[in-house]
Amino acid sequence: QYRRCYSTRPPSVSLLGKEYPTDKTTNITSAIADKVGRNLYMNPSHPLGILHALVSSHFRDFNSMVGLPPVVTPAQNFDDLSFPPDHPGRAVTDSYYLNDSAMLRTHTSAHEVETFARGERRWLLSADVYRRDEIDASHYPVFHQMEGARVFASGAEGRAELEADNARLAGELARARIAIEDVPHVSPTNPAQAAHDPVLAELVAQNLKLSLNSLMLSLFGDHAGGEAGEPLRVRWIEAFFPFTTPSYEVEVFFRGKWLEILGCGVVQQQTLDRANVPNSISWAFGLGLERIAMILFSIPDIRLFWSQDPRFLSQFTAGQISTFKPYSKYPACYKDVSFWLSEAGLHDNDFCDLVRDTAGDLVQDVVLIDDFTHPKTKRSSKCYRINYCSMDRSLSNEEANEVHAQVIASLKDKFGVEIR
Ligand code: FA5
Ligand code: MG
Repeated sequence: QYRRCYSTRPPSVSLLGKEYPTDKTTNITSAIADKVGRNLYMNPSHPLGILHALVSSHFRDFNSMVGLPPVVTPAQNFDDLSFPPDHPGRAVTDSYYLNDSAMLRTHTSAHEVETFARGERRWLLSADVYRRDEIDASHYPVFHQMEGARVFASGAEGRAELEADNARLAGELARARIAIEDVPHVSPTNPAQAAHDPVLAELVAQNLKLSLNSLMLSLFGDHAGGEAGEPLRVRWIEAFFPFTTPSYEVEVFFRGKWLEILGCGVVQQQTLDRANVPNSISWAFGLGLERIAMILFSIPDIRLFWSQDPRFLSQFTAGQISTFKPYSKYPACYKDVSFWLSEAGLHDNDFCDLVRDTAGDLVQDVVLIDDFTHPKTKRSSKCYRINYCSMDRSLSNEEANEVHAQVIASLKDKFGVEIR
């Protein structure tokens, strides 16, 4: 397998300052290794960071964990979660391996056992995950997931807590504008676990559904994009995961399409047993941050999340959902012009018209970056930053300089300004 990626296998690969001896399973590429450690979701004004904060604040009494290193053992990623030995996810064609005992996690569920083992009862865990997958606008080999889980006592105490919490959540949702297409909590094709009291298992499944419907409402309720008065539409579907049963997937109807947002279910008792958590029952979910952020921010291509272009990053503000405005995929070329105004002055719009007249569609945007009046002479000066960028080709710096020189010449000519 590695022979297709490397002409000779290096004796070891290094990641996050650690050396891993290679073997025949090694298939991590440098393009993937370069993404490790970017931690996009930790930037509070990146769309993934904004979404991460929204989900954390919705589950405000959950302990929200970040920053766990992405290298795990196949045991953590698969065996601890009861994946069968022949599961296709284990193949080198589906996952990235450093060697046969170290891999990049393919999902945040890889940290379930260690987190339950620490005694966490309500927790969130966000991280970068890695999969060898198809390439298109909504699939990328690195993406981000947020895992959430809640543990209840399995006796009468847990039952009372669940009944109270379910009544509270159901009351909130009954007042909200949300239309839910449901499936039975438990069915022959989506059974409860033999180890569980059937009544308790249903209460846990119901609590999971109510908790996630409430999350969908706080994320999408104001952004459903439908006709005024139209409720948010959420659809529950039976699913299968080796580490939960019953299991579900949740889809949200947004701008005319059903989108898969998350997978979830009642945690397999073996997982809690491996974590040494006795007398307990738990639900868990794993949501895809990119999928949700693409919807909320109207981001059309998953590659944009990795952009370091200020035209992307500057569009987002911590704590705010905003609509992304697409820009040219060709590089921007910024040129500044600063000048003293004549007595007649110069309105921003006059300046923009002049630039538009001279540079045509090569200009993408114009920003006033300085506006200054000299305290003694009372003369005013302005500085504008012009972004020259073609919609359909790469503009050379020489070409941008030429156009910029024409802008300056007509500025002097039409408005009698003095260039600084
Ligand atoms: C999982 O990864 C499970 N670990 C989720 C889970 C957690 C189930 C806890 C039960 C309990 P899945 O492979 O379906 O499931 O991925 C979950 C979400 O990640 C998907 O709904 C989708 O939103 C997102 N996702 C999956 N693959 C990609 C991809 N290649 N690019 C972007 N997002 C993806
Ligand atoms: Mg899925």
